[in-house]
Amino acid sequence: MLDAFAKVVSQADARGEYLSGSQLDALMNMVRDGNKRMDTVNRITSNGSAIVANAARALFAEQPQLIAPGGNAYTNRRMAACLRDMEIILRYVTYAIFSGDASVLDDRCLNGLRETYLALGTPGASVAVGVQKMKEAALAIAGDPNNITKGDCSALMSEVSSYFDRAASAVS
Ligand code: PEB
Repeated sequence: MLDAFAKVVSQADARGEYLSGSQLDALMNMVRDGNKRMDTVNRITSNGSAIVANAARALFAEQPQLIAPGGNAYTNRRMAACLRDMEIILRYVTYAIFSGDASVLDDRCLNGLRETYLALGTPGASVAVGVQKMKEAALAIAGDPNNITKGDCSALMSEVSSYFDRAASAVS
């Protein structure tokens, strides 16, 4: 598991080189904008259950076959597993945002997830739709310019987006 700092260290080490000026600049910018990152994680985390529940509700409204008898989220046990999965994915996305690196999301959540869903008969494409709905909600909450000290969060918001997209494409 890497963070943005450990990643450049391991890349430099693999080449036996000092850290480059551009690597240092990039990390310096990340530190300078660190409060935005913490605020984003805090906002997503503290709204986590609403993000999950609303995304699941919207997914089931669009794909009612999932909750109809025989559906993949039919019965409380499967519904609970589904909500839990979405919560796990959102949690790993927040870890990736916090560390500025996708490796924790890749290694501990997405690795083998497609195969797990195939084996379970759970429709990965539907999970991906749920993840995209969580992305929209997270961006609306974290990127709302009226809710936060004015500043440019566009780079950070596209980074946030990329982690959700990564999760969605890993399962669909
Ligand atoms: C991944 N999900 C399920 C299982 C596992 C995961 C390992 C099988 C074991 C169990 O049921 O607990 N676990 C989960 C995950 C990590 C992990 C992400 C990462 C670290 O350890 N059903 C739907 C929706 C979707 C869904 C499309 C969006 O209709 C999910 C939610 N996941 C779902 C369901 C099950 C499941 C299991 C319904 C139960 C499947 C079953 O037992 O029939």
